[in-house]
Amino acid sequence: MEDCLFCMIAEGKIPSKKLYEDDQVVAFYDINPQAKVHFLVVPRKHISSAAALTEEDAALLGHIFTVITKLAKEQGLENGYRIISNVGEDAGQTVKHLHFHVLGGEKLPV
Ligand code: IU
Repeated sequence: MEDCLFCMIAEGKIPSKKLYEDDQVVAFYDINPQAKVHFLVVPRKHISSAAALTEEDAALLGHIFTVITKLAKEQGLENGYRIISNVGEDAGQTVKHLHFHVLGGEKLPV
């Protein structure tokens, strides 16, 4: 999608610190980290938020969570981590492209 920041990051049109990519997803470090380890996992397909998911996206979602598990292990998050996906205005979603925050590497505030 044109002028979607995360579509552009996924396509490599905007630089990011990528830690993983495949044909379906891209993972990169958040530019404004909220924990010692903070990265985002984003589908290449433009989906505006979790509220726009359909049954068609079931396999993609499964894949995203498999990638999160793999990357969390690689990042040394064996003590635990948090997965967050903000949906819409009230949640403070700023980028209108589905993304999962993965935070860890320290004790997170409850
Ligand atoms: P949110 O859930 O939509 O609020 O999260 C968007 C995140 O994307 C936020 O943590 C930003 O720091 C992050 N981000 C980024 O990593 N790279 C960017 O170029 C931009 C935002 I703009």
